[in-house]
Amino acid sequence: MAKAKRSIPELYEAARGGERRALGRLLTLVERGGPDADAVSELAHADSDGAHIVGITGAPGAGKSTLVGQLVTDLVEAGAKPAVLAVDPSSPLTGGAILGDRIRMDDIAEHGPAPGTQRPSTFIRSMATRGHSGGLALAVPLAVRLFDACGYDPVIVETVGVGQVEVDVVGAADTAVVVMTPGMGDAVQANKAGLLEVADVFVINKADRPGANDVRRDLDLMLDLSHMTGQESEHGYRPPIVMASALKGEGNVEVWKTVEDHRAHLRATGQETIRRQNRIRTEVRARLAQAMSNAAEAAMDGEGAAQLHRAETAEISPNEATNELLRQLLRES
Ligand SMILES: Nc1nc2c(ncn2[C@@H]2O[C@H](COP(=O)(O)OP(=O)(O)O)[C@@H](O)[C@H]2O)c(=O)[nH]1
Ligand SMILES: [Mg+2]
Repeated sequence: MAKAKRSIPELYEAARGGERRALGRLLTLVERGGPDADAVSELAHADSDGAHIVGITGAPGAGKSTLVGQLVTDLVEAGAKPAVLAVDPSSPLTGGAILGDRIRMDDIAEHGPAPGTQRPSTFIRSMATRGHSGGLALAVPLAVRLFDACGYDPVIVETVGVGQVEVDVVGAADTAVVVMTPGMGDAVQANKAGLLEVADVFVINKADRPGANDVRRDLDLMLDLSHMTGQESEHGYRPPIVMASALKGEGNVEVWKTVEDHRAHLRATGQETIRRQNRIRTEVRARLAQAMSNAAEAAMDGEGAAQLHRAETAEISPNEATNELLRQLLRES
């Protein structure tokens, strides 16, 4: 007889007890969104425990995954239980590569390590958004909360690029790490993308390549400039720059030490609480925007269809129709 499908609370209990497959299933629900994702979030909310959330961003190919792999290895050796959420905004260009990654990572994630290869105390999961751009803003905080509730700490969120979504995702972390490399005008790109403002730690990776010191100098200059114009983050914190060569396993120890130092700084200045509050605010705003958008769609299809039709036939103006629909919406809520 086929095993009965487990309920969300059953899956959640199993995941908290260390069952990787159950956690994988819950993450899939979170990724899909909707009422099931909300149910998971409710459960996780009660048990989440303030894991250190570390965001890592940088251009594709900068070496983020290589670095994260090093960091995770170090963390596990030090007795920690880290989780990695690799965020892949779906892209038609890189879909194939992402899919390849995804299968490999999920394989590890849900079935546990192949003998002698992977460490069981870490969980790596890639998450795609299936095209809707709002998806990330909703799913990432839920996934992070779930990892936290299941005892993972730190939770490392790796993004693939340096667009607005990535800046938002990483900017919502406790510690935002921006990875750059020599020779691609990375410092200038990062500046344009608004990453200088959200970065807490800079890593110049591939320091084994020529030009690493040039990137460092460019970045230093830009940080000086933002300091002079008063854009530097409050409490006298200037994001440190760490040189690394992730492929050779050089610099990762210093990267993590710098990340820990940043957390200590957040705590010492009371900013950890402020960041957490901002994170909740951002999450609530994203959820509210989604709920309003859903309600608007439903209103145009349902109760408000008549008003919409009157606007379509030019009997009333779009403005009037909108106001009438809005009044209906607010009455209902
Ligand atoms: N030369 C050099 N190559 C590196 C270093 N770190 C990573 N790479 C290589 O850069 C490529 C992209 O690395 P990956 O970690 O997948 O980058 P991501 O796209 O930022 O996650 C891979 O071929 C890595 O082996 C490094 O420190 N030095
Ligand atoms: Mg990567």
